[in-house]
Amino acid sequence: MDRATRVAAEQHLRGAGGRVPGGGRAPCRVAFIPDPCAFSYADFVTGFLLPNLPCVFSSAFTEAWGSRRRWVTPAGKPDFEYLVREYGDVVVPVANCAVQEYNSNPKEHMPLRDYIAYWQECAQHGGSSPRGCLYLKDWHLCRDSSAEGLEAVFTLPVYFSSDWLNEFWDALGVDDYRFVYAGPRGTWSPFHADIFRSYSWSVNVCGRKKWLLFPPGQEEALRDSRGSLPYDVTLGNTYPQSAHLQSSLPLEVTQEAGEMLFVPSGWHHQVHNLDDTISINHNWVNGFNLANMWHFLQQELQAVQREVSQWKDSMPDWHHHCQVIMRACSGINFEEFYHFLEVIAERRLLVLGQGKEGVPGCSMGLGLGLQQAVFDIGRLAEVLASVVAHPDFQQVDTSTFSTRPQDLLRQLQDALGSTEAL
Ligand SMILES: O=C(O)CCC(=O)C(=O)O
Ligand SMILES: [Fe+2]
Repeated sequence: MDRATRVAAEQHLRGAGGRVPGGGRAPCRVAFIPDPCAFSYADFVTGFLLPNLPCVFSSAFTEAWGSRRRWVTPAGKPDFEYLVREYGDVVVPVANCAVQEYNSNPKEHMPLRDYIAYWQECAQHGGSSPRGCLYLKDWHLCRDSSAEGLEAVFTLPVYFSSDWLNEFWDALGVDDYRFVYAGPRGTWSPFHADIFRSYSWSVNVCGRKKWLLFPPGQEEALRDSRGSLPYDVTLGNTYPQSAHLQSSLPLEVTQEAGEMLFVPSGWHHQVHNLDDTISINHNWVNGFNLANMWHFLQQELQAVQREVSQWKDSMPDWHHHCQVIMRACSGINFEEFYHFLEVIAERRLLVLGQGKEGVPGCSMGLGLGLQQAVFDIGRLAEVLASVVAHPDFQQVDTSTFSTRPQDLLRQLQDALGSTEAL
């Protein structure tokens, strides 16, 4: 990140209360970025991260990816033989799109070779199978592979390289939000917004997807009388016929083989595989959508508190229980969110302390550099100040934390003070 982009981004976010925007109508078309040589990280920041708008990058951006050659036959189909040879024993999660379970699908686990046997059988029977409509989803390929193995699969595009969620999980060594999706034509993902209001990016290694993208807030028009969001927006009278929805039609995007889609923060979406398709998708959070994540977590806690409000006066550790329930429902609670901020903050303070373009072993983002570290520290300080002041965070027992939240905030603020000349 260059200095001018950082200063412009800070100004923009200050004017917008720290969050990238939600609300409003979908633009009529998604922007298409044809040429990698004519599109910089700064262009992505100003054109898409700050206004929180989707875009499609041409297949030229992923031309050199190993998976686009190794996983795909010359005819553009998944190379089943190669995939079985390379990953046949790996146990992968598989969802049944033909069965609705709440607003999702039931999942089972099986070796990749069994899933591919299903896929081939499906192809032989005109795309249907008595076993249902099985979709390989959320396979953590990166967790199951060596670093060299992954280099032969994909290269993280610079636009998505400031990725705190995966940086945090890599530091802890327990999880990640890097996935492979694969399935025959007709497999699909129900209507949803991504975890913690993260961004996602998605590349079709082969095949095509249709995306229905709704800007933040437009999902409100789709709620039923009980306030629930739809499972399938294309069903019933919700889409696209319903008159009152004419003003909230989604953005429809067909993503071709090799193309890369950026899904902004808080945009609900539904995704259909138009061909036999394999994709690589990551969820990511960084300084641009951090405040959106924090806002979302506050809403999640409020929802939990509403659900269990009747026990507030009779239960001595009601606040603690709310945090436990929140973690079970949302995957994270306030304490973990603080640790997430703490891990990223410590790494950025280290970069600043070294005053270099990066610290060895610190995957801050493909050398996005000192200006990126300054930007990140500014965002961390702003959100941490809000966390520390939050009455429900003040109920959390922080006595055992390695760095007290107030101390970390002070360190960030001091560091910011010393960056004014940068
Ligand atoms: O490709 C799919 O089926 C779903 C992908 C998705 O929801 C995402 O990348 O956020
Ligand atoms: Fe998604």
